[in-house]
Amino acid sequence: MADDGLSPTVCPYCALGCGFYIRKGEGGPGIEYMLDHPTNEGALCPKGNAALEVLGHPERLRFPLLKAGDGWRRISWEEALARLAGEIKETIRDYGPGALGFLGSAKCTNEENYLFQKMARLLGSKNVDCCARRCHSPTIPALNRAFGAACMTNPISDLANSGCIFAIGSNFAENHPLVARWALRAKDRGGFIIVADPRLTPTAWLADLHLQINLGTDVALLNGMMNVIIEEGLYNSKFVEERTVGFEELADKVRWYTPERAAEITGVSASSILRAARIYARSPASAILYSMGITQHSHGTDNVTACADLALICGHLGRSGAGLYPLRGQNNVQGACDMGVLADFYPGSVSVSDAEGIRRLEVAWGGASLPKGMGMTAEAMPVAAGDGDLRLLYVMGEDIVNSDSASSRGRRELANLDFLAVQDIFMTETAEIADLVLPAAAWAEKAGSYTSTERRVQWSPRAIDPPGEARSDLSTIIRLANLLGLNFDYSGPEEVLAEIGRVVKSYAGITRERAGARGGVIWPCPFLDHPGTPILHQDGFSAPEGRARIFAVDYQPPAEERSQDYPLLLTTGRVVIHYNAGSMTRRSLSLMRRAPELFVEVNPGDADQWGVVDGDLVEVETRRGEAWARARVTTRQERGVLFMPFHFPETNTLTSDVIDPVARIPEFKVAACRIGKMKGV
Ligand SMILES: Nc1nc2c(c(=O)[nH]1)N[C@H]1C(S)=C(S)[C@@H](COP(=O)(O)OP(=O)(O)OC[C@H]3O[C@@H](n4cnc5c(=O)[nH]c(N)nc54)[C@H](O)[C@@H]3O)O[C@H]1N2
Ligand SMILES: Nc1nc2c(c(=O)[nH]1)N[C@H]1C(S)=C(S)[C@@H](COP(=O)(O)OP(=O)(O)OC[C@H]3O[C@@H](n4cnc5c(=O)[nH]c(N)nc54)[C@H](O)[C@@H]3O)O[C@H]1N2
Ligand code: SF4
Ligand SMILES: [Mo]
Repeated sequence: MADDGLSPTVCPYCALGCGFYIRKGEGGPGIEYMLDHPTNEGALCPKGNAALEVLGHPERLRFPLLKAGDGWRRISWEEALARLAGEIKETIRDYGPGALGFLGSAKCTNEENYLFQKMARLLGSKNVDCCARRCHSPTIPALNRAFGAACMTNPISDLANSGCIFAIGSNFAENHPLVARWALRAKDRGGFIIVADPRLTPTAWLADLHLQINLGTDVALLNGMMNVIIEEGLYNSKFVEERTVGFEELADKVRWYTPERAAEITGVSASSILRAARIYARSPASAILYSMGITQHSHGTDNVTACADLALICGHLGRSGAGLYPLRGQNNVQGACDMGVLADFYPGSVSVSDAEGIRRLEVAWGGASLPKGMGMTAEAMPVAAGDGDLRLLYVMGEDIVNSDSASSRGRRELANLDFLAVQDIFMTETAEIADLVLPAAAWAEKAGSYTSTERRVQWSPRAIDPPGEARSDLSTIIRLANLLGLNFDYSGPEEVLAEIGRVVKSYAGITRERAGARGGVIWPCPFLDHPGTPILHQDGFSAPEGRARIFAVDYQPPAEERSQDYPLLLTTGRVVIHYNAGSMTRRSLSLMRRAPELFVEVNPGDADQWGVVDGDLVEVETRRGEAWARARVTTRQERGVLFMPFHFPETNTLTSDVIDPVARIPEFKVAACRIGKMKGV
């Protein structure tokens, strides 16, 4: 805490990394705006403004708890950690380290995630993953193949310099609200906003052109736009020639996708496709923003690839205002991925099949022998638990029972584990089914660094005390690892960040001091005096030969289609007031007042057809199960499409568990369903 009583901090919700101050005063901590923060300039969205409400909540976990019959027994930290260490050792002895699973947390700091995966892998387990699997996992293989780097290319504030902003499958006005600040600044300067979304979202209201696309048809739209751009000679031939490979194959592929054919598949008129293509290609600097509407599909990797192709053929990369923005989700999901909390990557994006990269880590980690090859993903772990191949799961800061698709199945499978340990700040549905629950200190109650979606690494010091005996995740991991004989000799997060700098090249120049300065540092920052790199690919690509790869893909329909029994499509997502599985925002009084219950949005035509009246409690049913929700009859949805947010537990009992074959992300965005009045109501 500085002399003025203000402690700088980073918002714990979305990946924008907005900064604010915590002021300690009589009547508890309060928020002071940070007017000179480079991303949010002091502004906060409703969740940021309510962030402190969860800290002092009476339901915060305060003590370690051991399952005792149907209830819980409060135990000491010594007993809790000894028990967990004992269970881990027994599992290794009886089944080998391959029977251990570790889910890290995009809510936790870089230092915590780094040590979490280091512990798992030093124990010999490859099974390390996090919520990025259900989020931007398609971005990683697709952009690595295209550019050699799988992250956002330009800072958020640089959007103000874009002549055209094309948001596809992103509802940033609700889910990354401070992006709207910069998009509107672009609009003020004459910029044009295109939004491709099946729903009339608040982001679509901001748009100059809304492409109301059929669910899961984005490749057809993007190929249709590229058809126009190539046919009309609007592509950037110099950029294509000098900096890419694969253009000819793409040109061949998209020839079939005339605006008329693309219109038939996507439901967007041919004239709108032409208009969008021309505006995006002709603007001097265009940006593509995408998020879950692109990734959460059985062909999510193809969707991302098509977005990258569009940027590449127009040369809208490597300059101010021109970029590709995979808007990441959680406050530290970029960091968790950088730290290697992924089944396919070690820290620093070292592939689990890169023998040379792994050997360097073995040296850095004191001569250990590390596992190679793909581990179990977050989606594979519950399945393996059901099959008896995974025996112990340690979950740090995720609520998989609520956030995973087809969740009733997942809950049954997890019940088959020998031991489930959950470390969280609240008793989530996942914690409810655990054997051991460990109470964690929340963000403002501990120190460490977070990496925002713009690759901005910011240090957040401890501002207030955690409740009861809750401890930072870092100290829990260190103590547990030491009980397991791993000699984790760290005095605190500063020392862990220093090790990260030695292991992860792009973090080499990032120190606690530099990350602690206003706005931190944007990686790659390869040495101490390096200023950071806000815009990537300015001097070429890190893909082989320094050239980006254009990779042609074809449209494929979503896994589930409408049928006689399930005549509608359900899509799921978010609203501005709530956050993910809801453990934090559903405990925030001011937010609950504004959005108190689960709802389903229904088009008036569908409502008439299925006998649904606005405000009714209705039942939504898919092949996986049924759930109730309050009907909102609204023209925000087109005929045939229902929308439910997933901030309340019921939604994910409905969603599909079909996965993208490359990224292994479930198709959260499309499930065939039906709707009706609740039975017995
Ligand atoms: N308020 C709030 N903010 C959040 C979160 C939150 O829960 N609440 N969560 C954070 C996280 S973890 C993430 S990943 C981000 C996600 O941020 P977003 O990706 O913006 O969130 P979603 O609402 O899941 O999906 C975005 C849009 O995709 C559209 N969509 C659905 N299917 C399709 C399709 O087939 N094609 C196209 N083009 N669009 C489609 C939906 O209608 C929706 O408007 O938000 C982060 N920020
Ligand atoms: N139907 C549907 N399902 C979806 C999605 C969708 O669009 N539709 N989106 C998916 C996406 S994009 C994502 S990212 C996932 C999110 O899935 P999860 O990561 O499982 O969801 P969260 O609710 O954010 O869970 C984070 C947990 O961390 C806890 N926590 C907060 N701070 C700390 C801390 O400092 N330490 C510890 N130990 N715990 C902490 C919170 O209380 C919360 O329980 O959900 C996915 N599920
Ligand atoms: S935009 Fe994201 S980071 Fe900023 S205040 Fe809102 S939730 Fe927090
Ligand atoms: Mo996410």
